[in-house]
Formats: sequence, structure tokens, C-alpha cells
Amino acid sequence: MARPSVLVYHADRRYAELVRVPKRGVSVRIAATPSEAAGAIADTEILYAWKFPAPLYARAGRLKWLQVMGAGVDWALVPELPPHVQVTRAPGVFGPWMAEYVVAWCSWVTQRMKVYRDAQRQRRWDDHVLPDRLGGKTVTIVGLGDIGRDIARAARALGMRVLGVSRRGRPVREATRMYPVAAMARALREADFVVLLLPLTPETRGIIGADALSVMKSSAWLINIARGAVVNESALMEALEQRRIAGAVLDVFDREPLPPSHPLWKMDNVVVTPHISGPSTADAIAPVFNDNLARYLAGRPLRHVVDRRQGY
Ligand code: OXD
Repeated sequence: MARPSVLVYHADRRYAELVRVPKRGVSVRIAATPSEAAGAIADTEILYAWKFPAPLYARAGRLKWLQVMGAGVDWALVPELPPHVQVTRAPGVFGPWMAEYVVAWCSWVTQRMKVYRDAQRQRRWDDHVLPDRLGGKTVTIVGLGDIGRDIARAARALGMRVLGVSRRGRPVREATRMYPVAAMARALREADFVVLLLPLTPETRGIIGADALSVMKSSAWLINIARGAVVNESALMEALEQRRIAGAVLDVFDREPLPPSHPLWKMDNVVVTPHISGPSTADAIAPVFNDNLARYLAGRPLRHVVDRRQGY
């Protein structure tokens, strides 16, 4: 019987090097570009990939399983992907990074880091500005799944109150209170920091628009580490320009890379980071893939399977 064929689609060869080929064996091929992938996809049963080109799924007649290398799966759940293909995520890999990102940028706000650095550049002893505390502040996490729980734990360790929003608002141990999406405004209203973590689906596209922004405190900060398109960008820019919210830390954008001419770059109440809040590394994700590969070959159910209908 032919050995199942794994295609690793990434420019960093380490992803392929870390595939632990089990005793029964698999053949591992590497593709770094769409044209290399085009030559290999027809024989592929298992795809281990980041942003695989959707048009190539038309040739993926043997494909049974796609392991996503990143945190989000929206690029994978395209109509071109044959319906029987199982898609798996990698929980546990990105949450710790993103928790540090969120705590760091919340602290940047409360510790007034920009103010002190600016004063330093001017050799100014600015002791009339005092830092604030994260302790006692409220963070609302919109899209509270496994990554959100990591963030919630880190926030609680600093004495922050955590509110969460999820599709149904089911209780989560790490959050003081959960709200269903329909009641999101109540959770936004109380927040000092709103962290966006929701998957991009037809229901979440543009969910943070003028209405959602209008209920936030004028002192609140929005942190988007989900997808640019969950926010209505023009409504956000208007809210920021008019100081209806204090500021935004944005790691994701409608268009990436953010074009140099984009006005967000220059806004003094906006922090732009280049989609790095939860970096993928071959070493971190390999154990998740290898564990599932062993299960696949043993005919056991895969772990972390994405519900393709729900979109996460
Ligand atoms: C993502 C990632 O999916 O960076 O956005 O992993």
C-alpha cells in the first residue's frame, strides 16, 4: 500500500524537518511556493500549511486532512476546500504569545511609556504625570476561546476584571462574566480595554462598527489581534479621530501589509504592529502536528478539529 503523502507548504524548511515520521511511514514533500505546491498537491493526503493557495484545492483529489500552521483558519475554510477534508487547529501554541502582547500593550497605556520616553528624549523630568494601575481595570475579550482564556488568566493575575463575549455566552472559568454576542454592548460598555479575538466569519465581519464603538468609554482602548475585517475600519478611524475612544492597538488590518499611505500609520492614538502578536514557529507547532499525524495513521480521531460550519 502506498505511504500517505504529507505536503508541507512553508518557506521555512524547519516545519518539514520537524515532522516526526512514524514507523508506518509517510512520504514528506516540501513546497515553498504556489508553483511547487501545484506540482505536489494531486498526490497529497495530508497538508501541513500556512495560507495555501485556494485555487490548488481543485487538484487536491486525495486530500483528507489540513493542519493549519497559524492561529486563524479563515484562509483555510474557503469554498474551494473539498467538504470532506478535516481541518485542524493548534490550540496552546499562540495563546501564551498573545497574552504577553495584550499585557504588554495594556501596560504601555497604564505605565504611560510613551510619555516618559518622549520626556526622556527632551531631557525633561516629567513627574506630574503618574502611571496608572492595571489592577482593577476591566478587560473585555470578544471571542473568548482557548487563546482568550490564556489572556484572561494573565489579566487576572494582574488583578484585572475579565469579561468575555462568545457566540452563546456560556460561562468560562477565567471570566467574571460572559455575554452572548447579542448582548456584546453590555460588555463593551464596562471595558477599559477591549480585546478582539473573534474568528473572521460572515457573522463577525464588521461586527465592531459605529454602534459597538459608540458604547465604549472615551478612556477605553481597543486591541485587535483577530482579523482586520472584524472591525469597520472607517468607523474606527472616525471614533479615534473624534477621541470617542482613547486609542487602538492594531496588529491586523483589512489590507496587509498596511499600505504606507494609510492614515492609521500617523494617528497619535494608534499603535500599529505588523501582524506579529501570535507568531507561528515550527518548533512550537510540530508537537501538535506530530501527535495528530500518529493518530491519523493509527486510524484514531484527530484532535482540535475545526467546525467548518461555524468557522472555528
Ligand atoms: C494568524 C496567525 O492566523 O498569525 O493570524 O497565526
